[in-house]
Amino acid sequence: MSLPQNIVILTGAGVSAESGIDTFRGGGGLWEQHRVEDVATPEAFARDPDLVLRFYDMRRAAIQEKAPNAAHRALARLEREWPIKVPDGSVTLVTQNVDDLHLRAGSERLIAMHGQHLSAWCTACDTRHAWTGPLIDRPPCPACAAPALRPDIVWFGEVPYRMDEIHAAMAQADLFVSIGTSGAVYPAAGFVRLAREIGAETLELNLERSQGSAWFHETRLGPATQIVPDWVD
Ligand code: BV8
Repeated sequence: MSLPQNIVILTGAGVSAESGIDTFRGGGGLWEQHRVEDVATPEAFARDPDLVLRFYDMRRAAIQEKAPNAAHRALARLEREWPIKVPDGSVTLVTQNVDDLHLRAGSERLIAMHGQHLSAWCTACDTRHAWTGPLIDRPPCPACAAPALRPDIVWFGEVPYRMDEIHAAMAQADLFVSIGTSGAVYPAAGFVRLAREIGAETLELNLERSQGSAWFHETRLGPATQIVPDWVD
């Protein structure tokens, strides 16, 4: 088979699992001791803002102690090397994760479709700010000074970021690779079907079979720090 020209890669929580970041559906339905519905929805934030802000402050602090792993590094290497290996070739990395491990591993063309844990969104003036401190203390927005900062993270029922860019990349893809995701959350879980519709090759790299496995031409099972570098190299 000739080398693919344009690769679109989708990652989920499984790519960061070996860095010590909990996946969503690994702990028997609890995620960092909370039900996802109790912390990752606008309704939960309206109902109990302190619970949600404390949860995200805790996660932000926990993520900042973690480091990228061999899978993140292999994907950053692929992004750098692909256009050299394949003239006009491209790698587009889309992640569902809100950690910054892909960025810290050196990935540059990253689409963080569910937002990022180091960004805060002011609901008063609709501006976004790099943010590392706790939000539970209701710090003033750097732009308008209102105590109205929330995590800049896409909760259930909210619209994912940069969907137009993702669809544009998918339209050009001749290889779609899904890594470390259970295929439980849409619209990300539907990307493999888009890939099939345009005739792209589809590959799944995951610890176990997922809800989307039947849609992939090939599924390779194993821990990401082994099967992702094996695939990249
Ligand atoms: C939207 C931010 C409209 C939070 C997240 C009914 C049917 C279909 C859809 C819906 C429905 N009802 C509602 C919906 C829509 C809903 C949805 O899909 N719900 C699901 C639960 C049914 N989706 C939405 O609301 C989305 N918005 O639809 O808006 C729209 C759509 C398009 C265009 C315009 C408008 C918003 C969804 C975003 C929610 N926010 N995250 C936060 O992070 O704090 S989602 C959350 O789940 C994370 O982002 C996570 O990444 C994502 C998916 O989970 P995974 O990453 O797959 O993690 P999981 O634990 O599930 O799986 C880990 C996998 O890794 C496993 O397979 C495991 O085997 C593997 N693994 C583990 N260890 C390793 C490993 N693999 C390799 N190596 C290892 N070591």
